[in-house]
Parts: sequence; C-alpha cells; structure tokens
Amino acid sequence: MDPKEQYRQACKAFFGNEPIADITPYGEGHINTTMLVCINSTRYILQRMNTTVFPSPDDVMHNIYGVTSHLRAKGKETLEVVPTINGELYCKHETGCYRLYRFIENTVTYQSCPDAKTLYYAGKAFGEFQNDLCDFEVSSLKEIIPDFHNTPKRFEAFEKAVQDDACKRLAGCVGEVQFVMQRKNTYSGIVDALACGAIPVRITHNDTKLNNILMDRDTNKARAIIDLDTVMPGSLLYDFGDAIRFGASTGAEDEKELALIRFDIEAFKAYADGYLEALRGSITEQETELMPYSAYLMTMECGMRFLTDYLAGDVYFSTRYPDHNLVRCRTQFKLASEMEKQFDTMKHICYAAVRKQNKPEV
Ligand code: ADP
Ligand code: GN1
Ligand code: MG
Repeated sequence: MDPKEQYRQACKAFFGNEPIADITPYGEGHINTTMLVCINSTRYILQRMNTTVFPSPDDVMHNIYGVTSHLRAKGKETLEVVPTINGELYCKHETGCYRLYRFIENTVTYQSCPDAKTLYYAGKAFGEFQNDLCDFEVSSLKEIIPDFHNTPKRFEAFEKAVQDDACKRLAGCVGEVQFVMQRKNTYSGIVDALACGAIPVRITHNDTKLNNILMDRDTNKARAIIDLDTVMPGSLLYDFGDAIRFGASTGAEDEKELALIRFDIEAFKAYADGYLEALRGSITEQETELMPYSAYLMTMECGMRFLTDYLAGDVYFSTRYPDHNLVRCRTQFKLASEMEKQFDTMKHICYAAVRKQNKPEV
C-alpha cells in the first residue's frame, strides 16, 4: 500500500470519512513515523508507533494518558491524545498502531541549540516537568523499556554487535570502537549510585533532547514537553545528562564536519541554571556531584547506541543514508572527549547554581 494511503486509512479510525485536506511527513524524530494531518482546518500529529521499540502500545498509551492528565490538572500545556471514534487511545490497523495528538500551534522545535537563553528555558521546562511528576503515583506507571539508561548493559550490547559484525562494517569504524572500549570502566557510575541508594529513583522523561520540547514561536519560552513514550522511573541525572549531550553542542547531532562540534560550556551553564532554578533545591548533594559526569555518560551511551546500530545494520534508529549512525556517533564522541577535560568547570557551575537556590531569601 502507498505509504500515504496507510495514514489515510488510519485516519478513518479517528475521523470516519471526513475529508483529509493534507498529510505530510513531519519532524526529525528517530523512532516513530510522524505525519502532520489537516482535517476540517484543524492540524493534528498522527504517529505510527514503532512497535519494535515499543512492543506494548497499550502500556505506552496508558503512561502517556496518565502523565498528561496529571500535568493538565496542574495547569500545564501538554500533549492531548485524541481518541478514536470508539474511544480508544490508539488504533490498531493492519499496517501498524497509530495515535493522534492535537497539533500544538505556534511552536518550534530545534535540531541544535540556537542560543544559551533557549537552553535556559529548556532547562527550566524539564526541571518543572520533574517537579510536576514528583507526586505522580509511581506504581501506576508501566516500565516501557527496561534498562533504557543502564549504560553497562548498553555496553554489553555494543560488545556483542562488535563481535557479531553482522554487516561487515567493523573494519570501517575501528577507531570509534576503540574509543568506547578504552572507557569501559567509566560506565557504571549512575546505575551503581541508584543500586546502593546513594541517589533516589524519580519519575523521569528519559529522552530530554531539545527537539522533544515545543518552544513558543514568539517568546521562545518552552510551551510543552513532548515525546512522553519513555516516561519511567529513573534518575534525574539521565534527564540532565541527555539534555546536555544534545543541547550543549555547537552543532547538530549528525553534523559531518567535526570541527563544528564543540562542547559549549555557556550552554551547559544556561541549562544547569534553568534546571536547578526549577528544581528549587530538591536535588541532593550526590546528584549535584554527579551532574557533570552524567553529561559525559549520557553522551557516551548515546554514541555507543548509534555505533551499535551502525554495526547491526541500522535496525533501531531511522537513518537517511548508509553512514548516518556512524556520523552521529562521531559527534557524540567528540563532545564526550571535550567534556572529559572540563569536569572541574562543570562542577563549579553546578555547585554555584545549587548554592544560589539554597540561599535564604532576605
Ligand atoms: P519520535 O519519538 O520519533 O522522536 P516525537 O513524538 O518526538 O517522535 O515527534 C517528532 C516531532 O514531531 C517532534 O520533534 C516535534 O517537532 C513534532 N511534534 C510531535 N508532537 C507534536 C505536537 N503535538 N504538536 C506539534 N508538534 C509535534
Ligand atoms: C531517540 O525518539 P527520539 O528521536 O526523540 C531515542 C533516544 C536517543 C535519541 C538520539 C526511544 O529519541 O533514546 O537518545 O533518539 N529514543 C528511544 O537522538 O530510543
Ligand atoms: Mg522525539
């Protein structure tokens, strides 16, 4: 079936035979297939969910419905799930599972950070998101992808992909593979801290890159946190680190010219300021201590996931050309190697931002 026709058919579950004015691919997500649909002069986001990555769409939609209801009750702008005509949260069609959101108008998403102020607003938004979910009932959340940010397990998967070399691509990425191998002793800092209770388990977003926030087109302030597929129990360090790996880079995640990729310490400061301001002192000492490391770790983890997928034949992330995952992993490793040299400065920034929040008001 013609791909567009699949989406037209899926629309029937939500709109019956209403005429569809327009249907076009939208956004830069790596996981779901996203379409912008216009019906009766109203715009919607129609997504075919990636059921390889998310084998239980029921669980994903259960979490999203719960989390968005919770946020809306607190007056927050959030994703609005449009149910099917039969009242279901998504539709199962012969070509896949589809869900529909209202399009949040007058917003933009960034594929790389335009300026530090934008990252400050992003940090504030994710900090508020963290706060807003601190009274959400954990037991009502399904665990969508177990061990999602378990970096040692991600490393095991990487080692296996190297051993298998399923697509005979290893010879072309020996330097990148060595880069990951040489750092194998650095990957367990957050899982160890969680396991021994040194840092708390919280409800986290787990995919905090800048293009998962809708910013207001006029004010540039954050309007809504989107891509709620991976909201699960985790560490706030996953959210902080992942936001930095994407937002505090001077280039896009798939920039081929590595000279353009630098770790931007001003952007790091802006995000940390916004995030810690929104957390209003609820971060612990151990979490603060690990903030710089989390930025490095989430960057390495993402890089090794891209490289794993490259070796496995691009079976997980969507790619637009054969070396796309290899290009992506290189930007991550460039960033990680720059971060390694700036831990002290980063630590200083984080502690200064925390102190500012803890200072009693006069
Ligand atoms: P993926 O899981 O593939 O990353 P996302 O849910 O992040 O998919 O959606 C991809 C892109 O679509 C986002 O980066 C954003 O630009 C856009 N988008 C998603 N939902 C909405 C919405 N409700 N309103 C406006 N834009 C949206
Ligand atoms: C994926 O769905 P998207 O494009 O927002 C991935 C993240 C990665 C990110 C890298 C469920 O995010 O974990 O960090 O790509 N999401 C999933 O850009 O694996
Ligand atoms: Mg996304």
